[in-house]
Amino acid sequence: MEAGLPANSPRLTRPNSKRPETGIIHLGLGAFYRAHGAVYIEEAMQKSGGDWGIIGVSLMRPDQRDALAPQDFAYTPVELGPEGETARVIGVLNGVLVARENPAAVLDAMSAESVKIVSLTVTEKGYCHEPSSGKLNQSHPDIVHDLANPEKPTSAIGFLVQALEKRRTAGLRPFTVLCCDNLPENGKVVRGVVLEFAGLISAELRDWIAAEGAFPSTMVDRIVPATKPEDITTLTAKTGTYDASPVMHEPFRQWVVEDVFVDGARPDLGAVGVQLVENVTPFEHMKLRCLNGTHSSLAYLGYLAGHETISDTVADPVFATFCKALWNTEITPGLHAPKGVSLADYTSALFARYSNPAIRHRTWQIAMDGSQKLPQRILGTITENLAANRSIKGLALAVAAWMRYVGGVDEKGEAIDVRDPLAARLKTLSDAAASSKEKVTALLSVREIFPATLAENPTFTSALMESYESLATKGARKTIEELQA
Ligand code: CS2
Repeated sequence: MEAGLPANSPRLTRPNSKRPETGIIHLGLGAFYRAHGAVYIEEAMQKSGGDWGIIGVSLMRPDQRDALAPQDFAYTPVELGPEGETARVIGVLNGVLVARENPAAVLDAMSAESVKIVSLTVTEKGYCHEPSSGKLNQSHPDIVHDLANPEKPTSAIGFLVQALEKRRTAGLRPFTVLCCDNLPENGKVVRGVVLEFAGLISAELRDWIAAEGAFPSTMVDRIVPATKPEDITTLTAKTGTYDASPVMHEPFRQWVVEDVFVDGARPDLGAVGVQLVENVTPFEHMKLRCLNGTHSSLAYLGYLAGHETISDTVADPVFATFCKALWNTEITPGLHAPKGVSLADYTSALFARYSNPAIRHRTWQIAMDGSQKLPQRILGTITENLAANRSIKGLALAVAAWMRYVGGVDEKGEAIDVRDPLAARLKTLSDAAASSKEKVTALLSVREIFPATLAENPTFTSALMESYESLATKGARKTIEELQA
C-alpha cells in the first residue's frame, strides 16, 4: 500500500469506459495543464464530441505516468473556492509517455495521423531560447544533443521538429503547435525556435513547416499550486477513493487562443468558454504583466519577509498596498486593455484571487526560474516606463529582491533553495561582489536576462542599488513600508 493511503480505499477508476481516439499530444504534463487545458478539452468533447483524447508526455520523470497508470489515467481536478471545494473525475487522458525512457514511442505518437495538435506546457526554460532576445540558444546542451541525435531528442523543440519531419516524409499534414506557457506571443516564440532548429537540419523541412504549420499564440490562466501529500490524504478521506495524483486549482480560469489551426482542426473550444481571437497580444500583456508580474514581485519580496504563500503575503497590509500600487502606478498605465476589458476590474478580481486562503501557493514555487521569467513579467514594463517617464520604483524593488534571493541567503541568514537554470552562475556572481552596488552591477551583466540598454540605464541602476541596499540593511517589509511613506 502506498504511503498515506487510508486502509480500504479503492483506487480511482475511469469515469468513461469508451475512450476517445487520441487527437492531442501534450508535452510537459504538469499540474497546470491537467487543471486547465485538459479540463477544457474534456468539456469540449462532452458538449460537441470529436476525437480529442490526450496522450501526455513527461519529458524527464516517470512520476506522473507511475501515479496515473494504475488508475487508467483518470484523475481528479479539485476546485478550491474560498467557501469550499468541489471535485470531479476526468478521463480525457489516454496515456502518459516518458520521453527519456522511450523517445521513439513519443515520436511515433506525435506522428500518428489522428493527431492534429501538439500542445506544450514545458515552462519558460523548456524552449531553450534566450529570454531577452527570444532566439534559440544553440549552445544549450539539449539542443546540441538533439541536433547531433535527431532520432532521440531530449528537448521539446527536438521532439517537435523530428515529429514534423516524420509527418512530412510520410506525406501527412503537420500538427498545430499550441504553446500554453507564460511567454509573450508564445506562438511566435515557439515558431521562431522551431524554424531555427529545423533550418539547421534541412532547409526543405524549415520551409515546409513555415508554409504549412500553425503556431497560434495563447494566453492561459488558472492558479494551480503544486499538489501536496496532505491534499491527497484529505481527498481520499472525503471521497473514499484513492487518487495518487489529483490537481488543486482555483475556480477562475481563462484561455484565449488565436484561431489559426492546421486545416481548422480543433476541439469545439468556443463552446466551453475559450475566447477565440485574431490577436492574443493585448490579453497576454495584460495577464503576464498584471498577474505574473505581481506574482513574481510578491514571491521574492514575500519570501524574504518570511511569508510562505501568496495569500499570506497579501493578507499583510503592507504587501497588499504595495501590490495595488504596482498595478495602479507602474503596470496598468502603459497597458492597452483588450477590447471591452476594464483593467481596474481585472486587477481587483486578481486581488481577490490572490487572497483566496484555500489556495496555498508557495512564494518559493513562484520564485523558481526567475531568470526565465523576469524579462516578460517585469523588465518589459520597466523598459516602457523609463521611456515614458513613469515610475519604476516598485518594480525595481522587485528586481532587487530577486537579486537578493538568488544570492541564496534569506533575512534570517538561512540558505535559500534557489531553483533556476542559471542558479550557480548567479550565486557565483553575487558571492564574488562585496558591496550592494557591486552585486547589482554583477547581476546586471547577465545578458540573457538584462539587455545592455536596460542594464546601462542610470535611473534603473540607481533604483536597483538603493533598493538592494535597503533590502540588505532593513529587510523587505520595512523597505516596502518606507516606499509607501
Ligand atoms: C506563477 C504562474 O509559478 C508562477 O510563476 O506566476 O504559474 C501563475 O500561477 C499562472 O500563470 C496563473 O495563470
